[in-house]
Amino acid sequence: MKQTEALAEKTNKKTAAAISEAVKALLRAETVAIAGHINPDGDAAGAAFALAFALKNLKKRPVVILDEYNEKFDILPGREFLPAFGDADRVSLEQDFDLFVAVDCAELNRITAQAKDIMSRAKDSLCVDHHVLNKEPFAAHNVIDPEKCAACELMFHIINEMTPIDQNIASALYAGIVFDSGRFLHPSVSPATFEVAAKLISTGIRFSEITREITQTHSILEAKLLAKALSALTLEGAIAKLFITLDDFEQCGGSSKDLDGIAEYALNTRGAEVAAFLYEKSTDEVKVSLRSKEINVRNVARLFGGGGHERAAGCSINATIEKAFHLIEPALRNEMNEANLRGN
Ligand SMILES: [Mn+2]
Repeated sequence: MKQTEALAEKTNKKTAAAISEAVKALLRAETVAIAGHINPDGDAAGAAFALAFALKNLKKRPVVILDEYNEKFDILPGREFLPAFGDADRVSLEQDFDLFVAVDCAELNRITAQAKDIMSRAKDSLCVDHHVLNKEPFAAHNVIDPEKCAACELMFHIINEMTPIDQNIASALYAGIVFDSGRFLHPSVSPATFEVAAKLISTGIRFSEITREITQTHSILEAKLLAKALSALTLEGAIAKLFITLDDFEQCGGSSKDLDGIAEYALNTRGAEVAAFLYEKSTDEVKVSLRSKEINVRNVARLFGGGGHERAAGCSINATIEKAFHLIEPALRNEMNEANLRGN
């Protein structure tokens, strides 16, 4: 057996053991609060809603805690699990839940204050995530496997042990996988990802519509912000850079949730190896989104207290856009040089 295969098998064994522990914790619980990370994306929302549907099928009482998210994720079923859209037998957020579940997020500073409060009162906790974790996990039970392309890919295996995958569950999980894998483009996509996707599609979900809505459709406002960003696009030494200022927000309207996909768009520029998208959160805070074709941008984001994945990562820097770019540019060049040395 080749070394890589042996490694994959070892990881799979560890994940399989973690999954059966998670399933036990879920089956023991009656009331379950499920939270995704702040500024939720398709993977966080998909994993949270899919788990909520599965628990409801098992006659349990789930509730989903998510910040406001981009309207494209309205294609996902499951809004009824959000407290604001709750039905009459909604479980109270004031109670002590049997189980708190964090999805697509293994660091406490990435969940909302409300979710933290609920977690602190919960009797048990579970984390399902696929980010590289650099500290001790905060939950009692952890299914953390950075080799999976999406939290939804892990969530499929958890739900599959508990209840049949119906169309609601399949739609939510498929959306998360398509979103986080960049439509099956990222290197974290494996044959196993396609096997999961095939099982989800075989339930009869409208997968084309889901993919189009969450990866291609945009609002007029998003298009206008994209146009602003593109008008500032530069390509220097394989780094595509673009930005959005507070002035742009003032002229177009909108907020950070309307900026999804801009960094990916820049990366599509021929000759670009890396895209750096910077936007002003306030006069002295800049959010940086990094995307790459080959190099590890998580290494760069981590230098500034951020994180993410090898090909998609981000961080916040207290500086102007210009100064923030000056700070990250050498780190990006360094990473590109090292990749060249490695022969990537
Ligand atoms: Mn994810």
